[in-house]
Amino acid sequence: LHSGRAFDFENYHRYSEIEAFVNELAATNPLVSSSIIGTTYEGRGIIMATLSTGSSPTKPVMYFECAMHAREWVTPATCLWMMNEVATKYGTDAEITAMLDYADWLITPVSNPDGYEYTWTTDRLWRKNRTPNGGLCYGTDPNRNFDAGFGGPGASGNACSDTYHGPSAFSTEEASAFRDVLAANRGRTVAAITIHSFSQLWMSPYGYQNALPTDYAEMFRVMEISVNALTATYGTQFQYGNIADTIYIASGSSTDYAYMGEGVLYAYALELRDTGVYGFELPPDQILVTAIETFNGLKAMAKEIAAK
Ligand code: ING
Ligand code: ZN
Repeated sequence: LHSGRAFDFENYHRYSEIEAFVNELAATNPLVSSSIIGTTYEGRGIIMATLSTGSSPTKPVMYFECAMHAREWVTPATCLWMMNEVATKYGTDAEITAMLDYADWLITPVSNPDGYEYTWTTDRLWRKNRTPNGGLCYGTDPNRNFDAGFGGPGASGNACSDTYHGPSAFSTEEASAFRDVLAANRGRTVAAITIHSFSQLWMSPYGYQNALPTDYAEMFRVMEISVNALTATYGTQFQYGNIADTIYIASGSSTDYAYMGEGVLYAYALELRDTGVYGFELPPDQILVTAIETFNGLKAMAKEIAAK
């Protein structure tokens, strides 16, 4: 098992390079396959890697998704690094082996490739997708476009806003692709993790309201174990708790949808490094440490879920 070695994980990459990496890993590593889970407004395929030792209709699934927001560049870098770790260390690393024996890992490194490419070509701090809204302003925020309190507080009806929720729930290809991955794995998905930056947070539902879910105690238990493992790596501090109280009220998010719409108990939203010194423009020399600490947190999470 090899491949991926030529890819430079310590730098940021254009979407075409990311696609090429995923496809090469799939072509050379029997644990990996690639698929297109949706096609964006500008015609890009949203590529997903499936890491599996051999699937069955009852095997649990864990879904990981990065760069739903275009400017959060450390997140696709982290998703790619984790993908390579799982793919290349299965069979030699005991923890990774047990993890993949328990569940298939599905990883979408760039959920919003149109926005991501726009941050390379035109506006480094673009957040949304690139759908036209009929006026001068472009883009819907895919993380306000899910059918979970859609159009409520913490989302905007103004097409020029960075948190524009769009004309209707699932109007965006980015949100509907996520929805369809969960629907295709209904009854099997034990975790759905959406990875953002920045602020160093690990969060659970709800985002659309301050009231806590009935499952909050269990969500919190696993969150705390995960954050402790993350922090044990390099001492990076993360705050954790429900979305609405930890960051802000936000309706129509993928995390609330995974829990409310599909019953995924471990639905978490992460905000990776840093706390604002570099913000979205995290220097490439922090990619590896960010990916390693995040993966340690997620491995601890996976271990807890498997032990339940
Ligand atoms: N933060 C997230 C956002 O979409 C979030 C926070 C996560 C809200 C999950 C709701 C659900 O605003 C960033 N940085 O995008
Ligand atoms: Zn984000």
